[in-house]
Amino acid sequence: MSETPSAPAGTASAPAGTIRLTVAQALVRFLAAQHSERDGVRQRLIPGTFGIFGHGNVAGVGQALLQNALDPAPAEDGAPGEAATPAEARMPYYQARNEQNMVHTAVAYARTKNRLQAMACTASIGPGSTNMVTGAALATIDRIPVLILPSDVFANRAVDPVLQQLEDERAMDVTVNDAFRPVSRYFDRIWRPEQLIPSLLAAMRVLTDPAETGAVTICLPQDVQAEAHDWPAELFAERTWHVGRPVPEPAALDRALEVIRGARRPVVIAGGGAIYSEASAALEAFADATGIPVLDTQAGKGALSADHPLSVGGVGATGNDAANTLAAEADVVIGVGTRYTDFTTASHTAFRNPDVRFVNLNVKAFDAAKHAATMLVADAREGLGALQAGLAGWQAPAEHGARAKELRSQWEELVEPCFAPHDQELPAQTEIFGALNEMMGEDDIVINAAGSMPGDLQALWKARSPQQYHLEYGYSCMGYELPASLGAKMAAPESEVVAIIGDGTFQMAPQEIATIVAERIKVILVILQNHGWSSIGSLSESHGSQRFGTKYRMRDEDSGLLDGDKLPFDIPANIRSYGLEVQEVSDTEAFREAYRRAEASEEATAIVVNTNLYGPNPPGIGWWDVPVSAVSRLESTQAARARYEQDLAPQRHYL
Ligand SMILES: Cc1ncc(C[n+]2csc(CCOP(=O)(O)OP(=O)(O)O)c2C)c(N)n1
Ligand SMILES: [Mg+2]
Repeated sequence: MSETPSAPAGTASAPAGTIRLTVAQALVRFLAAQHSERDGVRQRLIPGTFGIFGHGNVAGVGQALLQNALDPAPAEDGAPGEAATPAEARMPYYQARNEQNMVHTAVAYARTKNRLQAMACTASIGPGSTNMVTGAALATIDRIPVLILPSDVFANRAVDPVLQQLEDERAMDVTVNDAFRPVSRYFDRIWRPEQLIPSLLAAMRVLTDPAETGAVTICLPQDVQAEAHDWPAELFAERTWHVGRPVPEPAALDRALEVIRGARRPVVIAGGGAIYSEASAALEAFADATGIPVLDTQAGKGALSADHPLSVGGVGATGNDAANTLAAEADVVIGVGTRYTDFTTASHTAFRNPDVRFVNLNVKAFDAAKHAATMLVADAREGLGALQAGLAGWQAPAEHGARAKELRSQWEELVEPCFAPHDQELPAQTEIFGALNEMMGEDDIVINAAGSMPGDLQALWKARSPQQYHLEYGYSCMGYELPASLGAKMAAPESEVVAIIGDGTFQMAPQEIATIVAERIKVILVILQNHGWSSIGSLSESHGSQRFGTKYRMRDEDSGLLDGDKLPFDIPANIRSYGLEVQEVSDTEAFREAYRRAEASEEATAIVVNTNLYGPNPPGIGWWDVPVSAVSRLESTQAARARYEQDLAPQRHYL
């Protein structure tokens, strides 16, 4: 393993101006030379590769990564331009435990870097690769760049079927990796070495295009990875991909300005795009100049600091009453970098003004067009600046701003009791969130994705910086949180990174604790143990299904159902077995002390908090469309169906 490589076989005989490398070696060398730039700041585009090896990649990509680790900048075959130093040419390899997790880690890294950097992920063929499909879907839905490198079956078909090959008798070019097509923004398979050149260039463009970005997948057949080719030396020259800030088209800007000028009760909805574009200062200036209140989505929370008087917080199904009241009354909704998921629109019931119109500022025309909007296709920061300049002298009616502030302070009075101790044996998780929100610094990062927590956090959390609130709610993927903490911390080593993890989520994907330990990455894992799925349990109850199958219980011999004793599963012992420090607490004061210890520690720590399965959760007026059975023999379901039909009434298209 520590053996230093000799000059690549065949280098001497490579035609002039070419470098002889395998496909995998060329790939690694190319990736190490890519950079991104925005606002004059340049950085490595692909600063590392996560991987799990198998027969599909160990001798191809694995060998290339080894060679890079031992001798990243071979002197004998310099590419044009200044020779890269060994540090610049390095492609660090990080070993993961589960392929889905490693994509989550990569996504969290890229998100924390505001999409200016992305990680590569290499996996073996078959299950190793398809394990990444969920991570790829998450990346594409959340619009976060990640380079996925699944291994693939032999291009030469000499040994078919290779171990783990799917055979399709109608089409020999179909492999399991075709499952990546619908979840990737770019997809290719390299059947011949020379195909790699245009494919890599296309892939880098998609990764760095804010309107296109997401999972970028290049499948690498096992034999092709190891094949040698004479590559044009220019392929390996340093390259910079400029991340654009498209400006609004003047006529589109005029149309948007006209709609906004006619508004009496406008609101802004800030989505993730406002954060990735680093548009916070522009958003604040826009709100100050126009007096328009700002509501936020799960991805956009913190784009405007919660301390700003016009920041009204979360809108939609899990939004707060103040934001949802303003949304219901709004005549003009200015969406900034939002996809308008059903959580944001409360399943198309949030906006109740019959004449509501939308102005959507989005770098992606697809999103700008939603709800028959007046489209403003542009970068969020550029677009907000242009809108502010065009609206100079115009302000929303003063009584509208005053109402927003009044509603905001009414809501704040409701937040306090959610954060304060409840009179019950185990704490409500909202108490833990209150303690965290108070103790975590502005630049620290809280991570969550699924369970009952996103709703509570969306309603209650006060994010004071664009980086602090890291909620993955496009795919709401259980299992994102823990590996994501690793990626976020790698991207922001100065920040305290806290993953809030439900017990159900923990059981789905604890494996990356081993990677956290191996890489000595200091994160804080807060596991909320409530012995089941609080979220789906309350959804089940409110929808007439009586919490069926949502608790973690032994199968009872009499009832035949999963409603016996709690499971003996010991989460602290499980975490300890990975070599991680664990504290277990059952009240909020003890949690505060545990958090202080975790903060003071140099190493990663887990805090397991025993919480109440039944909350309580914050009050709210948002609604979410989850259809209830139209016919049923159960009274609970019949009653829920009647409520459901009433709740559906305000649902509409915005045209
Ligand atoms: C991978 C995945 N599977 C299933 C779901 C559906 N789901 C959403 S929340 C949830 C339960 C989460 O349980 P836990 O982590 O204990 O959080 P709690 O609900 O108790 O707050 C489930 C099964 C999901 N979001 N992601
Ligand atoms: Mg739970």
